[in-house]
Amino acid sequence: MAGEGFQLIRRALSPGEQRRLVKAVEAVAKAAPFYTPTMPRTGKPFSVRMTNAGPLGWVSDKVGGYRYQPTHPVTGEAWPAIPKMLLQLWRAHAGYPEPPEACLINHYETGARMGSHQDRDEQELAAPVLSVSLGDDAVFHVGGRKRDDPKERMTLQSGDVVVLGKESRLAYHGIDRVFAGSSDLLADGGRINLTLRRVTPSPARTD
Ligand code: MD3
Ligand code: FE
Repeated sequence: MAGEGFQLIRRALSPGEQRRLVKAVEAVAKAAPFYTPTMPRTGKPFSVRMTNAGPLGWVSDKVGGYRYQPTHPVTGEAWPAIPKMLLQLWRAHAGYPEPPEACLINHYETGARMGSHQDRDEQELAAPVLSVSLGDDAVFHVGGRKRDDPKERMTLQSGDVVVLGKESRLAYHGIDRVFAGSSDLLADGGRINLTLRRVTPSPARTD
């Protein structure tokens, strides 16, 4: 089993909830179109296209590198709000008192993958990352805090929620492959993954 703080909730969203969330993602993408991020320094394009919702969005490009920012890197507009259904999922499963600030939306078309990496661009590592999968099945891997730690592989399906907190928060992970045509949720096929993150620490309590 993956380490402490790893939670996979299979089919957390019903088919109807998944369809509602797809509509919400379409509305986000209309205001903040998917763009192709590029690697820091090399400028090599990602195979996954991305957009964001929330006060902050995760972006990457050749010159600026990995970072969070309040505006879309191409349009310069503020990111749209995080869909309500996702805020409810965070309240139900994150175990963290403040709302997420960033919802990164990854779009995988045929052949897209995500190499093994850690999510460590957030100041607040006490909050978990909560992920929702929509559309085609994907093989996902999760290892340990060191790149060479043993990895476990599993299939993520549409409606699955993964919560990565505690020991798992800095685990290496990635998406090895997506099975084209395994779901008919998305009209154009492919897979969408949404990750909710807290970027900055909770404001200090004054009571
Ligand atoms: C976080 N996304 O956006 S999400 C990413 O399916 C990312 O698009 C993948 O990795 C995707 O950064 C995987 C689920 C996930 C799995 C393991 C993690 C997120 C994680 C381990 C630690 C932190
Ligand atoms: Fe990640």
